Amino acid sequence: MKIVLVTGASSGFGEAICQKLVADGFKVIGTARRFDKLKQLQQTLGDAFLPIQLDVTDKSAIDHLNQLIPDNFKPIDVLINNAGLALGLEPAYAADFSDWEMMVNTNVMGLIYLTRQVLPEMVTRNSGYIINIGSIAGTYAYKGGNVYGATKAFVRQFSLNLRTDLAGKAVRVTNLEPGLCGGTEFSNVRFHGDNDKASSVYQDINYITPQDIANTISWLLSMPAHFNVNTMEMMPVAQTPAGLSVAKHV
Ligand code: NDP
Ligand code: 8X3
Repeated sequence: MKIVLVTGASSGFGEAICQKLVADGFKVIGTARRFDKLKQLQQTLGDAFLPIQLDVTDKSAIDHLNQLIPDNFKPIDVLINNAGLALGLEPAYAADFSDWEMMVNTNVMGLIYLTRQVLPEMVTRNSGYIINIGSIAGTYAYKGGNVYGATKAFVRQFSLNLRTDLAGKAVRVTNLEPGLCGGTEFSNVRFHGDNDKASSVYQDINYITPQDIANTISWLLSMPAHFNVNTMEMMPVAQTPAGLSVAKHV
């Protein structure tokens, strides 16, 4: 039975991915900072789900992660680097610098710590799959996307560069790049707990759901070992990459 490690399993995409992959027959290790949420998930998913408290910005915790995983959840066949966040939507000249640091530490540093920790064994076994959760924000600029978009551009390029280093190895890498998805805590976190502002982002919009993302990952994992999707961008039909804005009298 294949084993998957999903970061950011306490809500949103990560939680839906764990639910779908356990239903598909995988054994799943779910990590996040909020252990109570992971324990709740374990109650519904049972023994096929192993909750581990992990802050991806804590390098020494990641260094010792292997010691927290029992033998029956090893080796890790699939790493899903999903943990991430956006903080703030202010223009770069007004943004809170600590928000920027947190996004870089989580979306970039956390993702590369964990990848560096898990990848060598995949290479030794000549088998494995890393799925990174990027974003359309890594490709298309939007107002206030400044550092969040830049972290996701890093994830996109890092994913492509990983595949390049893995030339000749049977280890796969995909960067999944979703657009607007509701039903997660993404905007609640972005707006620092202003839940009315967060819910207004999704009002009257037929958005992508966490289950859509989980189903996409389930499909990726169902594909044969010779098949690699490098990048995969998706948006709700309600969203398009339209529009370069032009200001008059600048
Ligand atoms: P959620 O806020 O619902 O989920 C984020 C998850 O990341 C939570 O489980 C959270 O767990 C975890 N997380 C955040 N910081 C850390 C940390 N330091 N250490 C460990 N875990 C952490 O948002 P989504 O499900 O929407 O987002 C998941 C991913 O998808 C993110 O990378 C996001 O950038 C990306 N994305 C989201 C889109 C959207 O529109 N929703 C679109 C495109 C990409 P906890 O707080 O318990 O640690
Ligand atoms: C999340 C999608 O468009 O809010 O990455 O940046 S967006």
